[in-house]
Amino acid sequence: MADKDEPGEADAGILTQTRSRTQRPPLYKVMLLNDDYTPMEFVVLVLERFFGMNHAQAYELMLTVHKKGLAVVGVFAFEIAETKVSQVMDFARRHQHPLQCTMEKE
Ligand code: TYC
Repeated sequence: MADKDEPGEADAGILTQTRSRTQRPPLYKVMLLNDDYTPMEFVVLVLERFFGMNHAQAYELMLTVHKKGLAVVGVFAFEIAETKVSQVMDFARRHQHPLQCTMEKE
């Protein structure tokens, strides 16, 4: 395997130790913030609709946000995270709830 770019690979009989230049894309945490006005069932619906959770998972995570003030609801590549935040914010605005969703580099 002459072109295998791994540390410790022998190449044409010469031992080479090259640093890998492949980088993973940065990931972003999407977070939901608690507030006093958004109904619990609305938050559960958001988690089911945009984050693919079942009802039990969504209810449990909603309660975590309610008790702790915020929680990470998913970790995604930049554009996916941005889309999730927009979808949640648009949905909340359309229903006139003050629910806030943000993203942060992991
Ligand atoms: N605290 C809200 C209530 O008591 C429920 C809630 C949970 C709101 C999670 C936002 O991200 C949230 N109705």
